[in-house]
Amino acid sequence: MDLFEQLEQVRTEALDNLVTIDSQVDLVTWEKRYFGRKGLVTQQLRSIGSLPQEERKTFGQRLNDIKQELSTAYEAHAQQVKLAEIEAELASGAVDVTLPGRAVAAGHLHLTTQTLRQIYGIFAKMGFEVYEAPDVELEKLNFDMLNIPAYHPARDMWDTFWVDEQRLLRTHTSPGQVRVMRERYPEPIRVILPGKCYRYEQITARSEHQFYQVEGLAVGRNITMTDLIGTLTQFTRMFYGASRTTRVRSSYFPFTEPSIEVDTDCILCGGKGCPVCKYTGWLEIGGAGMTHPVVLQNGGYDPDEWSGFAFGLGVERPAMMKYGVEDIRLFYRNDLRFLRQF
Ligand code: FA5
Repeated sequence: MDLFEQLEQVRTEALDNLVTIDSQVDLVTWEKRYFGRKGLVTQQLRSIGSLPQEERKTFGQRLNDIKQELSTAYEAHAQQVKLAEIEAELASGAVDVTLPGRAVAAGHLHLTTQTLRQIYGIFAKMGFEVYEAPDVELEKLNFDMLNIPAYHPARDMWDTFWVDEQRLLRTHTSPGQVRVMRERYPEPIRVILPGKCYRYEQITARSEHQFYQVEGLAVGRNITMTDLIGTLTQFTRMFYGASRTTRVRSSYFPFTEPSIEVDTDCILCGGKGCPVCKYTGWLEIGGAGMTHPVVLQNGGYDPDEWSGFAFGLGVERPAMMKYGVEDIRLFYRNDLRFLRQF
């Protein structure tokens, strides 16, 4: 018998055998017999080498067709065997269809997302809409348009990851201020701009190289520092609790004038002093100030007619204070033992 005849014989035998199979065990044996490492079909492939050159192609093609035919037949038959087994099991009463199914393990929102949504909710009640600006930002918007030219020492505080010579991963959400102003002029503005920020930063229990901020911007004709302080005081009470008091310190940011930093009395010790507030009695909630005239101008608003306020809040740090999380790195470690607590 030549190799071609042998091949056809293997095919017929395999198909004949297959139809007689009625169990998973025999299916496995069948597969091994024909397709295993030393299986009959596998061996056919090896025998190609002993054929004369001109017959090899025809033989190879036929072998491929047969392999395809056999594996299709196998799949179809395996399906039938499985169904028959299930039916037999059902008929014998071995399967209790009244048993409850396996519970699906449902996930839940990450603590950062929960905190962001609380913040959105609070500002939504004060009439702020959410505006999203990109993570990959132009150097011009992240720095220059915010009154931080290339020689400005404030750039050292905000070193970051560069994408190319003009683009970087934003160091704060403030560049979104200019984007929203340019889009909305000459309308008044009341937005929050949430998002991820990136800094070339030493990672510690309080500082990550990536973290969230929520920026706030209001631009109108009669906006004053009182509006800013009132807004942040209201935020603090709604986020940390109605009895919180707020304090304002003077500060410096190139894009606000005057600039302030806002603290709340320590939520743990109520101002008496404890390790969380480093015995000062106060916790910082963010930087803020009246929008600098140069920034208003860069956004297209005439500073003689318009005024505005802006603030920048962290997200992880306020969540740490509120929920007593001691290490910011836990937010990015994906450890379910941490995540499931919230
Ligand atoms: C700023 O980024 C200013 N753009 C904020 C601002 C906006 C001021 C508008 C005035 C007007 P600062 O670098 O302080 O400021 O960051 C603001 C907040 O971001 C901090 O209070 C802190 O909560 C959070 N933050 C800053 N760096 C990190 C870090 N490495 N890890 C975690 N949170 C951080």
